[in-house]
Amino acid sequence: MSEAIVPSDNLFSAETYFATQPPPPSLDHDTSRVREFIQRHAKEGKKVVLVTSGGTTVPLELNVVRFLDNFSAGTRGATSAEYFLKAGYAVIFMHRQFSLQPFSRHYSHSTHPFLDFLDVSPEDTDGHEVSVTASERPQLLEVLTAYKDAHQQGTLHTLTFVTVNDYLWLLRAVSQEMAVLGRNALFYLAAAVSDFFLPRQKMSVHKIQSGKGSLHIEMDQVPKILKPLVEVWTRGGFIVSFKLETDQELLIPKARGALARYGHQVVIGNELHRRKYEVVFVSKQHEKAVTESSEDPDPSSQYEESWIRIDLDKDPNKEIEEEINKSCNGIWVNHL
Ligand code: 9Z3
Repeated sequence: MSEAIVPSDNLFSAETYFATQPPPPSLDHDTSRVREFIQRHAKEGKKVVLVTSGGTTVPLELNVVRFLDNFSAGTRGATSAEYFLKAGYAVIFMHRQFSLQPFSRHYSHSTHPFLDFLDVSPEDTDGHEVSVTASERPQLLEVLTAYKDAHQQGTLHTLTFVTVNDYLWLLRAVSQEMAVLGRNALFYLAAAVSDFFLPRQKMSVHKIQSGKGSLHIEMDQVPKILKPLVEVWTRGGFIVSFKLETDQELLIPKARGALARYGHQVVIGNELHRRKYEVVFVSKQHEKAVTESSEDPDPSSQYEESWIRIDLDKDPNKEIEEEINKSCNGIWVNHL
């Protein structure tokens, strides 16, 4: 690791980032397990999707006591992973440690703790028996069956990250491994990735001390890794990224900007408070349609948008990820 090449303008290229920031200790082990998983499914000609999920932390100290984090619980990623499994994909689920996971998410300790629906029978000669509350059985049976199937068929592989640095190294390694899948690779990047980080070379070794008044931290920008992902790390894969905004007006321009800058296939825009019932798919128009409208001076005509909305008042159990999954499959099949 060379300290000399840390940029002075706070703008890291992906190359500089990986030359100066250390890989997580488990990277080689994680990569070889992912390789085995991908090779097994590549042989069978199966589609493989990488789902990233949950938030990333930014540690402020090397002996970390404090860190920046974000709100993501990993619902989007964990739920989508289940729908991808149901649709026949092999799923690499790369998630923030302790965020929601496919299947177990239905029994999260905060929203649906499993101890609340277990019953204990009165003691008889064989002692007590534990059973599942009758009203919970149909859902448990469905979730458990899908969970056991995924295990038996070996179609779900789980990887964890905590910091944005872990995330970036792991994303690069997994996407490089996925290159062998060619067009059978789908990337579904739902993790909430920090835009800023503190390079190792600028971090305090020990806990930042108080007593000097306010704390000023200058952070560097996390490199835009979608560009090397699309152009270098993986080839032929279909890439869907997510764009989160709190200002609804920015969703479409930001999504179009990302497509123009990185050259991938789809950006799904979602506004923080509406994300559970409304998202917008933004993609470049099909080449033919663009050629036909090439006289059109409005650059926005190169893009198409399609909104997905569900009515949670009418159907509170509906999950928007089911519709997102159908649309992704549809767009991908058209693209192949
Ligand atoms: C999203 O927009 C996800 O849909 C959410 C899901 C994080 C909103 P929850 O986990 O929330 O279900 O609570 N992800 C944001 C993706 C992101 O950070 N994108 C970056 C970017 O647009 C990098 S690809 O620059």
